[in-house]
Amino acid sequence: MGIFPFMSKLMRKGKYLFLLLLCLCVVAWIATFSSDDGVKTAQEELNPLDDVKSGGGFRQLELESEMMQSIEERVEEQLPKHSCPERSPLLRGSLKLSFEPSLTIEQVESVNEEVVEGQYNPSDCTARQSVAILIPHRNREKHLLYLLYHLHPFLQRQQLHYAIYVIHQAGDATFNRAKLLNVGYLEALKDQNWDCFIFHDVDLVPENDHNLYMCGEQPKHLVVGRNSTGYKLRYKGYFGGVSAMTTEQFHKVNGFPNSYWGWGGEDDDLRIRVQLQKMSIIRPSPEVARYTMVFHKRDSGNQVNKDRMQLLRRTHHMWMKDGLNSCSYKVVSIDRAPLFINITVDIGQPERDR
Ligand code: UD2
Ligand code: MN
Repeated sequence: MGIFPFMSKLMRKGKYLFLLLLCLCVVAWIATFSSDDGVKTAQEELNPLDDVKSGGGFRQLELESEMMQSIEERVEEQLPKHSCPERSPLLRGSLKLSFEPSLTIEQVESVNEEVVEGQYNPSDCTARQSVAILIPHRNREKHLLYLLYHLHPFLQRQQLHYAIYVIHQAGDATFNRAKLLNVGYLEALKDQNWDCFIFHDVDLVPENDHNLYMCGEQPKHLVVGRNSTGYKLRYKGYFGGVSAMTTEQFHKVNGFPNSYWGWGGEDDDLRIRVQLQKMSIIRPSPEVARYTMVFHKRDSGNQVNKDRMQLLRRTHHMWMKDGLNSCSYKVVSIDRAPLFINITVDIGQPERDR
C-alpha cells in the first residue's frame, strides 16, 4: 500500500471519530444541565430557609410571627391582672416642689401622655381603689396648673385608678365650695362607681407621696400641716383643705350642706355630720400629711360667711334636709380635656340675694 491511500483511509476514520467526539460533547453538556437542576431542587427541598432569602418566604414568616404575637397578646389580656401591691414600689417620699411661672398646660400634658380625658389606670396591675379627685374652682387657673403638674405623677406613683374633676362655678354669684363638691360627687358617679372621693382645694400641693389618696374605714383628713401655718394642725376638729371619704361614707352624711355661701364653716359642718353618724376622722402622721399652699389673697366673690356660726348650730337637725338630696343645679358644660374633666355648673345664688 502506498502512502496516499493510507492517508485517505485515516482521514475518513478521523471524520467519524470527530463526529463521535462531537456527539459525546453534546450529551455531556445536556447531562450537566439536567444534573444542575436536580441538585438545586434537592437543596431546595432539604433547606427551606433558602427560600426565605427570596421575598415570598420572608413575608410568610413575618405573617406567622405577627399571628403568634397577637395570640399571645390576647391570652395576656384575658389573664386577670394581679392586684397592685399594698405599698407601691414607686413611692419617693418627701418631694421638692417647683412652681415655675412659665409652666404651660401643654408642658403638663406632654409629661402625662398616659392620662386620657383626666383619667389614669395603671397598666401593669389592678389598682386597689378607683378614686375621684374633686376640685372646686373659679378664677384660679395658675393654681390649677401647678396642682395638675404635681398631682398627676403623685397619684400615678400611688398606682391608683383615678380621675380629676374640676367643678367650675359659672357666673359671679358668691362662691360656694361645699355645693360645688356635692355637684362633683353626683356628676362623677354618672361616669362610674368610684370607691373613694377626695375633696381638694385647688391651691394645696401635697409634699410627700406617702400621703395616700385612698379611703379607709373612717373619713380621712389629709392636711395636718401646711407651709403657711408652720405645718401645725390649726385646731383639733379641723377638716378643711383636703379630705377623703368613701362613696358610702359621703352618702351616709348626705354630703356637704348647700347653704354655705362665701368663705368658711362648710368644712366644720361636714365634720359634725361625720360625728353625728358615729364615724371618726383619722389623719396620717404629721411628717407625711404636709402641703404647700400657693400664696393667695381672699378672692372677690368669696367674702367671709357671717352666718356660718349660726348655721353650724343647726347642723344636727339640718343635715338630713340640706345636702346631696336637695342639691339643685344646672350643668352648663362638661369638657373632657386631656388632664381633667371640667364641669361648669350654675349653682344659683344665696337666698338673701334672690
Ligand atoms: C380654707 C380651707 C378650705 C375651706 C375654706 C373656707 C384650708 C387649707 N383650706 O381655705 O378647705 O374650708 O378655708 O371656705 O384650710 N376657690 C376658688 N375660687 C374662688 C374661691 C375659692 O377656686 O374664688 C376654691 C379653691 O379651690 C380654694 C378653695 O375654694 O382653694 C378654698 O378657698 P380659699 O383658698 O380662698 O380659702 P382658704 O385658703 O382660707
Ligand atoms: Mn387657699
